[in-house]
Amino acid sequence: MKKLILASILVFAFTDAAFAAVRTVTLSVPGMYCAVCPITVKKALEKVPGVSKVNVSYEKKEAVVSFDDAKTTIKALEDATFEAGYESSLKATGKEDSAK
Ligand SMILES: [Cu+2]
Repeated sequence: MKKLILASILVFAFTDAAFAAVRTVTLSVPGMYCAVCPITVKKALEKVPGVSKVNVSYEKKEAVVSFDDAKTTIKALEDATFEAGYESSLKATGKEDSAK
């Protein structure tokens, strides 16, 4: 019984999925070339289920996305921008504080 408890503590400690939480990631979107591009990228990302907040910066060529990690994945976010015509890749992960 003790082993089982210990095992479940370890699982909770090491898997993100155990804690469904809002995560914020920064995607690099190098293909944006004019002021309208960020709008297209933002719309594409907002369509992904679980995404709660999108901030696209044309100047920085990046998108800061908050999403529920129980509902979507970073891969799904990248796919969404790709389908909209913009390749993106993960630049940084972390909580909102570190993204500032
Ligand atoms: Cu454009």
